[in-house]
Amino acid sequence: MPTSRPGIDVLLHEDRVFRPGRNFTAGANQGDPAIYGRAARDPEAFWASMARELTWSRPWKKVLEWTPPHARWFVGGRLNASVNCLDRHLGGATRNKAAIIWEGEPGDDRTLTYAQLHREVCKFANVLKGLGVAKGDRVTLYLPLIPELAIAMLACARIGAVHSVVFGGFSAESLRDRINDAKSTVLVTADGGYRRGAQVPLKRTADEALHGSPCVRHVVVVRRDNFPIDVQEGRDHWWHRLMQHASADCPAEAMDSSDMLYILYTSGTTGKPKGIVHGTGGYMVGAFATARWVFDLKPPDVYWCTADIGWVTGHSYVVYGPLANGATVFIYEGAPDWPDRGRFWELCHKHGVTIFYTAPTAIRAFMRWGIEWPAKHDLSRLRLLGSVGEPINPEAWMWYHKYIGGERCPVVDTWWQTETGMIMITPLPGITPTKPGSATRPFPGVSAEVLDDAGKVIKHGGGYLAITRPWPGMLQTIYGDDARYLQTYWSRWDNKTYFPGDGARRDRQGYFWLLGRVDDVLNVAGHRIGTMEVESALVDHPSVAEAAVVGRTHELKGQALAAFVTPKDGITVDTRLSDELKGHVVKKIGALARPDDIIFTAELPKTRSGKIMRRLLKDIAEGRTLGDMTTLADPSVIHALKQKYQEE
Ligand code: 7RM
Repeated sequence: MPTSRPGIDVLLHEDRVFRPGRNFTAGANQGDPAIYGRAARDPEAFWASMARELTWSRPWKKVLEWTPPHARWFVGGRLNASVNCLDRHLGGATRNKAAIIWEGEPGDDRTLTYAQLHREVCKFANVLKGLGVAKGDRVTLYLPLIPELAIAMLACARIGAVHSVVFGGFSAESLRDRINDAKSTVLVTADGGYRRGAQVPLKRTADEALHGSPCVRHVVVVRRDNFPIDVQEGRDHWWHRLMQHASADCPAEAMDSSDMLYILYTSGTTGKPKGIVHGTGGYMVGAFATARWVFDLKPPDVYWCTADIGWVTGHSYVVYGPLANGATVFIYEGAPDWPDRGRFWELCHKHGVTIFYTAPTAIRAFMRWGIEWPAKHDLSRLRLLGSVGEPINPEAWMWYHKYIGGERCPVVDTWWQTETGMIMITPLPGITPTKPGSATRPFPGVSAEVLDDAGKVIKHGGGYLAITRPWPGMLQTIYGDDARYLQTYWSRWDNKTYFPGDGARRDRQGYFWLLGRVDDVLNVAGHRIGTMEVESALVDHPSVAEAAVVGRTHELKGQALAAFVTPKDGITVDTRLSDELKGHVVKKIGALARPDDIIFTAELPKTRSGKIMRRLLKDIAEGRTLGDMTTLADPSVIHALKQKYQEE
């Protein structure tokens, strides 16, 4: 039975438990359950022990200085992020090991060893210096998923410049706003990129953005594939020309632990994007430690995180975390369904991928496309699977575990945010028994609770997720707007408890179940229901691939539920299926969660990073004009849905 307010009601129950295999535990980077208790008793000592694994040019004097809501980690310490990702691996066997294996969408590929990557980074760092970039200056990177993006990030880090990566799918307007907010003096872009066989004209979009960005003095253009571009003499330079004469000798800037490493813009739900600021020391320790223990990275592994480097997942778990661990990282430029729906599995086989990290939205697409695609390829080298970006519904978790992981790979569901910089709630694959749909428990040294409106701890049941101690990867501020930093993240309860904006519940074992953004919580006849639970019940039905549930105003119940449902391939939709789905939700959860409307749709509106935009679905269900659509990946989806909803 649902518990009553003030939290969020608990509706779904999931009892399946998967324990780590004995062999996995024996060989794991962290296999000792006592680590949780040890880290909890003295978190600062714990983080210091992780920090000692990195290379510092000057030791820190104090692990943490906490003047809420600002934390300084490893105070007085000096280090360089590029040294920790590159130089420190050059002395031994890692020197000539692949750091990056890249494949382009057309099938071209490149491999860079640690020594080669180091050389490219040093050269590009000197190129940036030659263009007048100095410590603290901002450089915007607007590139496809090619090795030059990682090279440019590490080159910035090497000389203490602050990178701001803007995902290559963003429009000229979004790029302009982000360049101007950061006041970048240099933009690095490419002549173009590939997406589903089409050419994406990045340079042309950048030119358009630059009309409104007078702060940019130089543009460096990577030649991806001889796409036609306009060159503005004096301002635009080819990457390969500048690199020809650049020296490969570039001493690294010794950065203060609190110096800025990067800005990454996140759209949030409304208005102006927030420039999330990450520092150097704490961030590197957080990314390094979590990558090591959550992904269990070992020298022979080939690790593939499918996120674009333009998102935080790519920053922490394509570039900084894995490279700090000396891992071999595979990156792929293209989409999962081009030229066919088996592309990712073909790549896993071809490159011998052992660790695979992707998003629930991708997993649900794989489910919809059918098991015949992964079945065509040998995935037997895979040994660990990860998920990030949204709550993963138990059905998708089980499918991933069975058809991709062959029932032998642990699945780590990792909860975190652009703002947290590092994975916060996650299983440790050698230790933590997993339950499909639960991110399980906080990483050692991280403190999380579920709180009610008044800030009271909810031991079992639903409420707001809260982080109750500073953590090393935490954001430092919002660039140029510290008041908004305080307002958005630290004023929900007191000024020392971080509010991520997500709902969560804890079960009897203390496991965390993430319920989605609290702005999306439903209120039906006094029951507060996370959208996640109703969606999970719908996706549990064999005909459903994906679902998004929103509330619309209802005179009697407060809110009625509208469910937007994507059926699996080949399913015929009719009123019988609608009724069946409503009945299925009633069976799984109860009558209170029965959807009033079911709207079938081939696609759901998603952000460019694949998160479902329920806010826009709510606008449709309420019959309102559609709100801000700038973060939407494909606006035609929402326009078609609006029309359909009005007709029904
Ligand atoms: C890494 C990333 C952050 C938001 C976060 C959540 C949602 C992410 C999970 C998740 C449930 C997960 N950064 N989210 N991971 N929800 N389970 N494992 O996605 O800044 O782009 O988004 O994503 O709502 O607040 S992000």
